[in-house]
Amino acid sequence: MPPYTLTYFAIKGRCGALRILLADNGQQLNENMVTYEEWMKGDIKASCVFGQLPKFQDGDLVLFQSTAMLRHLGRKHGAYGKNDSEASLIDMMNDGVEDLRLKYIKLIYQEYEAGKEAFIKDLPNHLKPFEAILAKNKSGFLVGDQISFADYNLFDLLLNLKVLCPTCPDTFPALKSFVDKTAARPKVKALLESDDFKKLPINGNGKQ
Ligand code: 6SG
Repeated sequence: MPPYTLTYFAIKGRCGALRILLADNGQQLNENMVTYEEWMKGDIKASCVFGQLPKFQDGDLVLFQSTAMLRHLGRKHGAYGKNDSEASLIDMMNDGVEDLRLKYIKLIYQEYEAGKEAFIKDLPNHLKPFEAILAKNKSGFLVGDQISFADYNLFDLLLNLKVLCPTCPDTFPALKSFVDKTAARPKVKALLESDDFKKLPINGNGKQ
């Protein structure tokens, strides 16, 4: 099987979860890093279905939209639940993660200075639902008893939120345990500690 190829800016951004999922499954990823100068020329943008990166290639299959990529890899690597009901619950949890990720991205790119304090104050309200689900589902995963792409997505977002607000996720015991346990999975740990991953900034504008 040829390795997967990801074309994206040299940031964690919308591809942290995807990189973590692949690493945890022992999968190789070729990374095509696009510089902002290359992007500004416009021809790469013109070649993208929605005019945006990331782009993901699995053989002949070309995907845009980071959550479609996560779902694709979830399906292929057994991280999409054990039945249709679990799959639908995983979709629901991932949409919840995306709602919070979009709020975070808006803060980072549109209103960092003016909005940071209010964002941090409001953050517990957005973390509470994930805390409740994890506390109820004793497996340590959002849905069922095995890891899903939604878990990788939540984990990646929590790592980023911890940089913005070091104490925030830690005030929730189930979230803290979730982050600690996921980070301790041997292949995840190796990725997080690798220079290639560490050197990638979280966002494209230097804010975090
Ligand atoms: C931005 O938003 O870096 N893709 C981004 N931006 C370039 O011309 N729903 C999809 C998905 O989930 C969202 C894709 C996402 O896949 S990622 C993209 O393609 C564009 O729209 C975050 C990021 N932003 C910084 C950035 C790079 C190029 C334009 C924006 C920095 C700012 C301006 C130039 C360099 Fe810049």
